[in-house]
Amino acid sequence: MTLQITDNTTEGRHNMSELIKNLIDGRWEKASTGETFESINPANTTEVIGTIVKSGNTDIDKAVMAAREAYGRWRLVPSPRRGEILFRAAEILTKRKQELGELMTREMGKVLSEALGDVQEAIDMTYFMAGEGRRLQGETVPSELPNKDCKSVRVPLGVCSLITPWNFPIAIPAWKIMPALVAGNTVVFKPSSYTPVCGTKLVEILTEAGLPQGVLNLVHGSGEDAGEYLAIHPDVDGVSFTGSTAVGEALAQKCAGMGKKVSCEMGGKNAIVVMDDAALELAVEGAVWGGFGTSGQRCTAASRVIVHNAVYEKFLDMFSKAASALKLGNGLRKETDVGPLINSSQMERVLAYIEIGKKEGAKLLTGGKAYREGDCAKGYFIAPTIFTDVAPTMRIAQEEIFGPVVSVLKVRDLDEAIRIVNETRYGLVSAIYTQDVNKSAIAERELDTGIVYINASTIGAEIQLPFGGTKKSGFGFKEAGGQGGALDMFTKWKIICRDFSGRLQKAQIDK
Ligand code: UN1
Repeated sequence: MTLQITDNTTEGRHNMSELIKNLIDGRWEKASTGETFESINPANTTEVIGTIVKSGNTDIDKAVMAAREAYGRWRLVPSPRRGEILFRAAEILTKRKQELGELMTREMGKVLSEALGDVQEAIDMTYFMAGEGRRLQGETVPSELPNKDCKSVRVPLGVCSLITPWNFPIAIPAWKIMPALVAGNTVVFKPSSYTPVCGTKLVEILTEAGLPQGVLNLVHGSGEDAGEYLAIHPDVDGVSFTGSTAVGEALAQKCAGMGKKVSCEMGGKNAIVVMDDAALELAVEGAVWGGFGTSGQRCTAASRVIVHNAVYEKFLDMFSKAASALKLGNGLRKETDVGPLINSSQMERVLAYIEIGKKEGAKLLTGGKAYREGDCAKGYFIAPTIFTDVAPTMRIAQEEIFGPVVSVLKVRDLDEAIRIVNETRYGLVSAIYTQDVNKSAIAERELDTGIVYINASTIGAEIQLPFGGTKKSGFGFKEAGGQGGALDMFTKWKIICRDFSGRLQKAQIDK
């Protein structure tokens, strides 16, 4: 299906048959390159979701300049007022949740219930950050000198560039945009070129909620071109990126060299440990949800399951039955459990990892190939795949696959399980299923990941808690949460001391 594209976008919302544009200084604009790209439904590649402008460097320069201009005014708007705009955006998001969820399923592929969850995560974050507008606490401490007071206050960074992935097309942009704005920063946002329409809808909603012009600017384009140019732009003060470890690490190095505050949320090789005393049915449900939810395309996906040998065979039997029963298809259909992968290169990458697993000597228990039955022939589907007899050193047990592929490893005891969980370069999430309070306490202490779940799967982070990993999973500051989380990324501390004694007082010296 080809769309007739018109380019007469006026105020407010894009009509879906219109060219999707950049938002720069409050105006929807075509890109200077004159080029466009398409967003395609990964469940049905004949469906075009939108045609989008492809930004060049001059468009990004303009967006950064607009954000710089607006910063002078926005930083002086009291943060409770900034929060009120976010509150209105949360109300609009709530009203439009169903429509946005359906759009997301069409643009990104995840099943509708998960897409609605993604929108809900954005709603939660937006309300939460609206409330932070009335807090943004600092600290007051006593002075060692008389007639002097001391406090720390949070101040914005300035202009922030926010670069987001396709797997959470509305939630992750909200994780970054909302705290950045409430703290008084202005923003240039570049959504993934695989989910540009979802990103645009979020920007439209914030504009409709009353955000002044120039405070939030939107530029479209690829990560390699637009994303990189925006991140290392000399007039950007803070950079928040979610994506692969390779890109994040390179970006962090460049930004650090330029003196920019930077936070990168990167890969994961998350594991679920199933102990001999686990509630097995619960553990199987957790492994299915963690391994195959969002077709394994979450940085929190459980791509390793580490099982105690006493329950290994039984667990495998239950796990493979549950995985084989999952229905693949278009996520808008009620009966669908698992949607497609995002694009052909992701599909090739995952299939290549399946071949690597076989060559390494792991045993394919179920799945292991592209799925092309019925309508699925038109999309990027891979059957839920389980490998057993996986050794901890194999590539499929060490590298992030980002697809519906789970490696099962067998262990003798908790110590061995913990060692295997920790022996990767990543450290985002781990989970343990056990009924033994002592084992859970040891796991909680020893698992070297940013997030640890007990008797729950690796996915399902809640926005009021900081989110982020150790080692190669995260660099810089946590996402989400308030104090100790996103606000630490999007503000810097200013220390203020006022001496009202009327004389020179010397700290440390006057005693
Ligand atoms: C991600 O996969 O990039 O806990 C984020 C979860 C979601 C967030 C995932 N709330 O899986």
